[in-house]
Amino acid sequence: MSDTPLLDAISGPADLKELDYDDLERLAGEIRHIIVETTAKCGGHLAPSLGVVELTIAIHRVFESPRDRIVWDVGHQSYAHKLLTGRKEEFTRLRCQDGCSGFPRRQESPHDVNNPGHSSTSISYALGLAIARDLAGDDHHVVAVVGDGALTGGMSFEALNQAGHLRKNLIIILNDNGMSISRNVGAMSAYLTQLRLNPKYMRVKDEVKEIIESVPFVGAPTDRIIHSFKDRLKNFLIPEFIFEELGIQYVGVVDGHDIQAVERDLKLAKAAEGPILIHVLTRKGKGYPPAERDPDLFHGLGPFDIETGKSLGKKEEPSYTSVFGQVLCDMARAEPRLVAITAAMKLGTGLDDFARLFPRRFLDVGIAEQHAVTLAAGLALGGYRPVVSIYSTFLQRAIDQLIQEICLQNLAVIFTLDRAGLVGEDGPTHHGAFDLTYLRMMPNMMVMAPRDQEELRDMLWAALDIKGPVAVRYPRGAGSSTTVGPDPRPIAIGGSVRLRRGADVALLAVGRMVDTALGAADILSHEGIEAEVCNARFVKPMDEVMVVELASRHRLIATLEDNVLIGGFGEGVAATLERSGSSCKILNIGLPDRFVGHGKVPELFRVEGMDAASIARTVRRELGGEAGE
Ligand SMILES: Cc1ncc(C[n+]2csc(CCOP(=O)(O)OP(=O)(O)O)c2C)c(N)n1
Repeated sequence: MSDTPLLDAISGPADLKELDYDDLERLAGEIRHIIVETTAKCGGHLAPSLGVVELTIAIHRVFESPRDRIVWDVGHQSYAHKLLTGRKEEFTRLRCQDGCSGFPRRQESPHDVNNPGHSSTSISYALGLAIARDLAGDDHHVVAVVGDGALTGGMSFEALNQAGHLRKNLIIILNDNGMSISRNVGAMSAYLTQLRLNPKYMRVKDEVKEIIESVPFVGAPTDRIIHSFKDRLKNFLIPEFIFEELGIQYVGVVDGHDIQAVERDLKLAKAAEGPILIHVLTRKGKGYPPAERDPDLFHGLGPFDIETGKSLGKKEEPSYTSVFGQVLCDMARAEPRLVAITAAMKLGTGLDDFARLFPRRFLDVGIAEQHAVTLAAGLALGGYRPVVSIYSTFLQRAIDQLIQEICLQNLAVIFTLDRAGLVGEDGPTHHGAFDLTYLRMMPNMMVMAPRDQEELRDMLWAALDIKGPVAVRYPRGAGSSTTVGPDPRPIAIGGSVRLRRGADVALLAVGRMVDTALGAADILSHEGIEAEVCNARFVKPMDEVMVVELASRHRLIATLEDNVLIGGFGEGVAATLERSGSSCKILNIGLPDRFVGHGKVPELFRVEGMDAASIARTVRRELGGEAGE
């Protein structure tokens, strides 16, 4: 007998409408069961998805997806949505190469409106869809589901600003659990807490509920209800309604785990004219005690033991992230002007110890990468040494700020880009595939990539002596260093390092591709091809002397980078060779000009022909297959 009989009978949102509220509660339990079982096996965004099970059920009962458009912000909380929209089978292989994505994907289902992954986009998407609907003369509903964390992102404010002005019919569901990945930060978050906790407000809310329950939900009475609701709230409430002042009707606070109550407010929203925001309170990790206790740890994680909540994955230690965190604490002790900045990723970027030890020098700006970069510019102008730590993919948000506010003024700001290159199961929205390209093009920017965690330590200390902008980019997980002591070795600025000599081909590699290059050299050596291997260390300034010297002694230089080839390191090497008039052949190995999907990192590298065996094969072919094939 199945553990999930109710869910098994649901092939789409329409089936939900047949169930009574007792069944719906049981269904919520079944959905949680599947979400916990699947993420325990495949990893994923557990706590956010557990928090919105009832909310998702209510949304799919009140609205008619896919005719009505449901837009999920970030999309990491969309597991219940996937299960209710015909993807139970694919969900069992969540985030695996042959399974469904951890985020909404248009290719997967007509119920997925867009392909999100980066935060704070939903209100903009939804407003665009609402404008398109009105231009086309259609009458469906558009609903954005945005978390209180995602609401801290600038784009959310920009979209609210325009939504309040245009007054299109648009429903914004604010899923407020008080958490971003860690506890949410900022004045907006404090304001939402005030709304939640204000006892006067809750009393008014109860009175209004009574009025609402006494009147049927049709036509004009609904408008009257909303107005009476708002008037009474306005009279009684202490905090002014920010949203109302912006021209967006506000309804809240509703318990997001009470399906009936959420449905009632969603029906109100459906009947309203103009933009309306429903403030829904949920508990992150709801229904799975370890996730309720530790919602930040269970925000997104790898496979774990359901009984204990303990991670089952092999701990990759010391990870680049943890080495960065420790080294930065050492640097802060030596440099009192050092300030660390994160954009809502304190844990992910390894800054938790720093935040504890140096609270006055730690700044979490919320999900606001653009602001983080300009804030750093201000701190640098004020005489401080900011270190901005942002995942490679999320720093894409701030390309303009990097150019205009940092590089143009040659400000001494250190950028540390975690999760550079392929990240694996989170897929194309999260791979750090572009940073070498976007950083290389910026005048004044120095770009380094360590081959292992020890070299990361050395590069971080070296960066502190640089008088302009520096970026250090490194991958998720661990490299080949098994321990990392505190004392840095000197790094020659702009210099690469030769690791192995060989006369047939030169492999010039960046960051984690250095170990892959050494692996390929071993394979080639068994086949009688001797490869020289160099660790580039610097993508900018590039070690041109080494490039020209390698070209003078080899028939072929192969460059290796875990970045898209377009605009990457290899193109820089090719340009250097061209300028030097060298006739040495060049082979650029890197990520393709298309988005790489989700799956395990080694597997993705293999598929892209970027593992040691594939690289050895490609090099051999390029050399003319003397020793094989
Ligand atoms: C631009 C960007 N920066 C950072 C992230 C990483 N991130 C994913 S979810 C999340 C927190 C979102 O909080 P909230 O919107 O409240 O949703 P919850 O997880 O609490 O349900 C963050 C910071 C991201 N996806 N996009």
